[in-house]
Amino acid sequence: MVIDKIEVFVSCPGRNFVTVKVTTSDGTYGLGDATVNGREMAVVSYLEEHVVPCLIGRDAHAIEDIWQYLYKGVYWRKGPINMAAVASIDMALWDIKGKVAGLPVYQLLGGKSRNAVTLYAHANGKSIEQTLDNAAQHVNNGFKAIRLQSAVPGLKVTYGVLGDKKDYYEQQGNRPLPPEEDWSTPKYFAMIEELFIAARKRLGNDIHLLHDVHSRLTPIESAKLGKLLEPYNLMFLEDASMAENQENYKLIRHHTTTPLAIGETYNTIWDCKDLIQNQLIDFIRVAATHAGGITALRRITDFASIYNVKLAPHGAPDLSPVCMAAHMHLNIWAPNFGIQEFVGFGNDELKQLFKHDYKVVDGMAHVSEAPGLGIEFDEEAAKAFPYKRSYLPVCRLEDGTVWNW
Ligand code: KDG
Ligand code: MG
Repeated sequence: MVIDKIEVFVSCPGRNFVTVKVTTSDGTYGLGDATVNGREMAVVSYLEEHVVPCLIGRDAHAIEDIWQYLYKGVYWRKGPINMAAVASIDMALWDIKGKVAGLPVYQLLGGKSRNAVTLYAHANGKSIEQTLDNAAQHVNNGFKAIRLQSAVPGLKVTYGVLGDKKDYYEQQGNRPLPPEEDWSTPKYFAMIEELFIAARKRLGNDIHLLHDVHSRLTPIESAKLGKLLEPYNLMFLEDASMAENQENYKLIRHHTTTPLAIGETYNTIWDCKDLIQNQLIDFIRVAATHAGGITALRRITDFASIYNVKLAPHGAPDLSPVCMAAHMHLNIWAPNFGIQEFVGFGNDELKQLFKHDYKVVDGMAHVSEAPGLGIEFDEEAAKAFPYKRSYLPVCRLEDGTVWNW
């Protein structure tokens, strides 16, 4: 059974997704996600011009060899574009292997370590009260873990806050040039403790609370925040600071016992090796699409398990349902699974294009028992939603200095 055809689809059911379909000589096909938000066409070109021609005629079962061929075998290693391309092929080949074996992918990884996958929902609002109203809705729907983001008074827009938009797709899908957002650390500090005081009062102590700083703080500011939030018992504080320099987290870690999470922009184990090995984080948030697929995530997860670091995959709306399907198989298998970020099933257009087979009940995902990944993509329906150039915003401090996303 060899690889016969590889097709790359770009569709915009609210936002852009790059979907890869690998078809074998016996007609079996598998799907992969290669979406790099705001840089989608770079991956398309990389795949079509540089990756696909090398794979036609290769054994579709040789997942490991193909991964190594695309990673070690090329001069240019790592990087988001390269690794998203590798990841999409890898996911599609796991999908194929599962279909041929007649087994869901989690069985090929080693079977279930738990009955279902705990999810965390997003709550946000223009005020603390609105954020907590939103959180209370999620609690009513059965969620046991919630990420809280609230608008920072005095800033025009705050990341993670929808404002008047009905969903993330309406907010992020149509930005032909990068919009600009502002940031002020003092204004953020004036609000943030109040959010968690109010959250514990309203939601009680049984709900897991999480928060994403989106790398807006320096390491010493993150250390201060971690200490400040200790009484509110967060499940984790995400992206407190950038960790291009992984040493940054030593400073944060030495000051606080608030659990730390990072990794959504990481592309390989090398981006988080020191963070994991030195036990500077508690959760690793890599995504199958951005860190090299199921093969790479399995390896990162096993490495992390030695150091008590748990897997908590990125689950933002810019990862396609194909990536989420892959995550569900990793999550149900991983002995050191922590939690999965989950923002819902998307808008109506997206639901027409992608059909997944896992089910969410009371904030827990029950994984697909279908052979392979349990995800379908409607190529015909996708034609009605062509690619639209769209960017993430750029962030500036109030004096105009460009700041971390
Ligand atoms: O496209 C950027 C998003 O992936 C990011 O803002 C989402 O930080 C994010 C998260 O944790 O979901
Ligand atoms: Mg994040």
